[in-house]
Amino acid sequence: MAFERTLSIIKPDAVAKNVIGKIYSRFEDAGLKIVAARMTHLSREQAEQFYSVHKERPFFKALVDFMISGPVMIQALEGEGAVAKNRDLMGATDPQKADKGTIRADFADSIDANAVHGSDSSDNARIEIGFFFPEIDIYLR
Ligand code: RTP
Ligand code: MG
Repeated sequence: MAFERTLSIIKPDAVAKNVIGKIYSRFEDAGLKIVAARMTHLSREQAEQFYSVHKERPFFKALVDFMISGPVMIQALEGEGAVAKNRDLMGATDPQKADKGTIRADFADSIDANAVHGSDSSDNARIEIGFFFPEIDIYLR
C-alpha cells in the first residue's frame, strides 16, 4: 500500500446535520490524518468545474445544484492507502446499497444527498487537492 493523500468533501446534507465531527472521527480512527481543511460554500462555476468529468451525465445538474445548496467541509486526508481507505469508509454511492457502518449508510439520505465525496484514484486525488488547496496550506511532516 502506498502512502498517499486523498480529497474528501463533507457535502451540504452532512454539514447541515452537524456530523462533521463524527465523520472526522471515522477518518482518525482509520488512521487517516487530516492535513488540510476548509469550510466553504461552492459557487456554481466551482462545482461545475470540480465535477466536469460528469458533465454529460443525466445527473450533472442535480449534482451541481445539490453541491451548492449549502456549505461544504473540504479536507485532504493522508495515510497508507488513503484513497481506498476513504472509499471503504464512505460506502457505496447509493446509501441504500452501502454496507452497514459506513458513512453513507449511517448519515446519507439518497444518491444525491450522500454525505461525502472521496477521490477515486491517486491521480485524481492530486488534481482535486490542487483544485482546493495551495501547497502552503497542507500540513508538512
Ligand atoms: P463522489 O464522486 O461524490 O465521491 O461519489 P462516487 O464516486 O461514489 O460517485 P460518482 O459516480 O463519482 O458520482 C458523483 C456523484 O453524483 C451523484 N450521482 N447521482 N442519480 C444518479 O444516478 C447519480 N449517480 C451519481 C452522487 O451524489 C455521486 O456521489
Ligand atoms: Mg466520484
